[in-house]
Amino acid sequence: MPLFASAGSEHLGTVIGNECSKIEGFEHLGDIHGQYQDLLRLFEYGGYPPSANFLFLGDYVDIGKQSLETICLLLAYKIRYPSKIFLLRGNHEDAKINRIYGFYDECKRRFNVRLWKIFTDCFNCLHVAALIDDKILCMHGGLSPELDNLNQIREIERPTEIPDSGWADSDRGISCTFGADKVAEFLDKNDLDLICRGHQVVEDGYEFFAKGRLVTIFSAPNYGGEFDNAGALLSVDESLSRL
Ligand SMILES: [Mn+2]
Repeated sequence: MPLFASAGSEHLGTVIGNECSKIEGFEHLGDIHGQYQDLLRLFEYGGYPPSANFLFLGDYVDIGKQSLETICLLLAYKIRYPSKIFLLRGNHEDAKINRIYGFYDECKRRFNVRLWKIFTDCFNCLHVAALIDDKILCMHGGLSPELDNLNQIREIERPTEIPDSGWADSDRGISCTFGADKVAEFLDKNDLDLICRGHQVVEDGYEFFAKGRLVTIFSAPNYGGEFDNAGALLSVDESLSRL
C-alpha cells in the first residue's frame, strides 16, 4: 500500500509515511471538527485503534468545542500505532483558517497562543493525500483544476502552508466545484478506481457521486449544531469492495 510519503518520524507532523506491502482494509473517516464525543462514538462503532487501519481525511479542528481533545487523541494514536492510523490535512489544518474558526480561540482560552503555533508547525507537515493499493485516491477536498497527475502531489514539499488558491474555503457548504466528467477523466487517466474525500456536509454522512467513482465521507453528525446530517465512516476491505 504505497502512500505518498517517505518514511520518517523526526517531527510530530510527519504522521503519514509508513509503507505497508499488503492492504488489510481501511476505515475512512471524514471531517470531525472538534466533535470529540462523536469521534469516540465512531470508534465505539468501528473499533478503536489498533483494531483496524484508519485513514482520516482532515478537518480535525474548528467549529466544534473540543478541537484539542480531538487532535491530541488522534496524534497520540498516530504515535502509538504509526502504521495503523493516517492523518491527512484538511483546509482547517491551516493557520489562516483555524485562526478564525475556533481552534486559535480554544488554544488561547484553555492554554496559550504558543500551543496554537506548535500545532501550526505540526499541521504544515501533514500529507495532503493517500493512495490505497494504487486504486483509491484519498484527500480532503477533492480534485483541483490544476491537478493532472499524482506526481504533482508527490512533489509537494513539506512543511508548507496551504496556498490561497485551490484550497480556499470559498466552497464551504454544499456546492460542488468539480463535475462528474472531471472525476471520470482524472480516474481513467491515472488508472484509479475511486476518489474518497471529505469536506462537504452530506445528509447520510456519506454520498456517492459520479456513478460511484467518488465518495464523500463526513464524520461530524449534526455538524456544528446547525445541520441534521448523520456522521459516517467508510470501510474498505482488502478486496477493495464496499462493505
Ligand atoms: Mn474542509
